Amino acid sequence: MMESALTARDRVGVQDFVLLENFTSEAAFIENLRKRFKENLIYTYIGSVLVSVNPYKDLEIYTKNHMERYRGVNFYEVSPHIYAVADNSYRSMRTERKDQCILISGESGAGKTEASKKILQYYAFTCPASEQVQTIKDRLLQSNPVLEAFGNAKTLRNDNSSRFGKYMDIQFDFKGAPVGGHIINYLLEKSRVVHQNHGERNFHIFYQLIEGGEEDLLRALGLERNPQQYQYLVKGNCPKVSSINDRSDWKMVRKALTVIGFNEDEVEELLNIIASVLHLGNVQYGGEEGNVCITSDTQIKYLARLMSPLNLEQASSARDALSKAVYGRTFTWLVNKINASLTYTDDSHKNYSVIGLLDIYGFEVFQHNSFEQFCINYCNEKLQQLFIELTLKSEQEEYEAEGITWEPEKFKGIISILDEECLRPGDASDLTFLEKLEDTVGGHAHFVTHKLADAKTRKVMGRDEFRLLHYAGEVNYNVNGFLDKNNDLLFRNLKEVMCMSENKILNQCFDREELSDKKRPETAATQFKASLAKLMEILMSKEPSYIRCIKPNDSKQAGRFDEVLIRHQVKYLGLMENLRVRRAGFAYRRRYEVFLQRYKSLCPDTWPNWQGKLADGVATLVKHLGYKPEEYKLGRSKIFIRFPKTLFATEELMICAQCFHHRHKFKPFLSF
Ligand code: AD9
Ligand code: MG
Repeated sequence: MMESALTARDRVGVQDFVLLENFTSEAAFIENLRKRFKENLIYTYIGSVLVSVNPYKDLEIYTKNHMERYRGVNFYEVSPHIYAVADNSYRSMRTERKDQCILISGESGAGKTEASKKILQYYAFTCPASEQVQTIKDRLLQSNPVLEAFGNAKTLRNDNSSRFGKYMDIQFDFKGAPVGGHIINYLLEKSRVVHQNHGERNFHIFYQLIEGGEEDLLRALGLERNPQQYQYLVKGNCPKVSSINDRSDWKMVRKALTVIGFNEDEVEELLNIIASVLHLGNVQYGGEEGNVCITSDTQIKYLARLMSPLNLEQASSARDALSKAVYGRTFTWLVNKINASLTYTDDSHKNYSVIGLLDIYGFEVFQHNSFEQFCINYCNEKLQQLFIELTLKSEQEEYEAEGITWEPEKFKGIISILDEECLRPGDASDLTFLEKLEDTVGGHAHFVTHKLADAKTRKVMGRDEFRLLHYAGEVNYNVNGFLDKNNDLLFRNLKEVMCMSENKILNQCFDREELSDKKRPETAATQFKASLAKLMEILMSKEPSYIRCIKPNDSKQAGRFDEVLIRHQVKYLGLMENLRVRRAGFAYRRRYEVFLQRYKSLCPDTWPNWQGKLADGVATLVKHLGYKPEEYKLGRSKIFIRFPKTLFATEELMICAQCFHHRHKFKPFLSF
């Protein structure tokens, strides 16, 4: 029996939230998500924005048939799918010759990395290919397992958590064939190499090598087939993860390295480095004088001599700094190597168009949050801002013409104080950094410390913490280690040793020129800030599409729809505002005369007519309405409103006022 349209809709909800009858109701929004999730319909649109809920199980919706089905069809004619978004971007790129980007956001474990892989697979399958292009396609696809092996790890939030940010350009020629690619990586969480929180692991590659590496290989590297033997792998007490098969992953990574163009020597050199890091972690020191006892006879013999003047703590931290530097630089080298393999050499392809894919580490909160979470969450905050700017206000040219930009002041302040403390000679420490923060940003509504907190908050905050109210929630950051991690320094003599290494990869990672460079390198946070600013520029120069990923529960479980958790994400992702903008067709900028004309009755000074300059009239009006300075900007000919809620509130005031006027105006008439 055929199901009627009404009951089908009852069962599976609407595929575009714009079609919801009660579109202002958050409850209706969530109910629609829930219905669809229950039916394994994880994708829903808000206009052209795709909302995706992580199913935590493999769905049969990514087959070649599905890819065929979405190729070249009209966006709204088929059910919502990530392939539709991919196809739409591809077509816009081809028909309008405009570079595209697909921004994937959501908190840790929401499904961003999976989404980016699906998009890449879609292009690899559907785009035309010659033999040469096929090589590039294979390399594009195979770059993922390699970068995930070296840059992802099991965290408490996600078994395959990205510990670096990734922006990948796919380059297409005039025929629409993917002819090349380029990856930019952002701040790898290097500290994981030497330390993991309880229940977390180091980067996958270490376990893959130990579990999957062939006997001969392990022997040559001097490794034992037992992760528990290695200090750098035991801290989290989590050698095995049920959702991960290190042995088969090893095979995949090994194959992928070959596809990317690694020869046997390069693989050997790469694995030598991985093994050295493990050995380095096992170097132990005894006694205050630091009598280094050597447990491995690789390059470490140098360390014995070089580290002996240090005390125990200094020696351990010098060792760890070296491990982090070696691993971090090798990771960057790997990205460069992949980029080289994705560079198409044929000159006729110079004129290409690109689709950029952004997959960063998602917003995350743990029991203990440090410098790394600060950077990750800062990055998410920037992206969220970009989303608001672009979806709720659209074209950038107009901004520039109006001479307007938005700046995230709160983080910038914190980073510059951190840098100041890092550069200040003398008694600078993590705690003086905290004190300085209190002095300078202490008044900010989104910043609290133990000292500044009310009694209730104080109970849940340590004296060495500061709390930030992010768009996605509150996070307490422990300042311990902030200065060291931001400084990210390595003893000069350790650098010298590395420059002497015969390992070709290390040789490229540690350049002699660095030794003669007298200038202090930029701090980690400042470099990160600058690289994010560049990223924003890249993204702004392209036509964006959005995928908003939602995590359905905190236990990585299929079928569980945790309403509280989901409501929180719907809120902070701004999905309700997004929907209202779509429905109402609001633009968050208004020409002065239009704005003044519409709202002038809300302020006695602008009513019934403003005599002066339009800009002054608008300024008077919004001041009267209580707009806060951060909520709006006045351009040359327009007012720009930052948050949808501001305009909604004014619009609501207007409607109330109209009702009021209406009643009063007609009263005499009625009494007549
Ligand atoms: V993080 O910020 O890097 O910590 P992501 O990238 O948002 O995070 P990821 O894509 O890694 O999350 O997804 C987490 C896990 O959810 C995956 O390992 C899969 O087991 C699961 N997942 C995510 N998306 C899908 C999907 N479309 N189908 C099936 C999925 N499983
Ligand atoms: Mg990820």
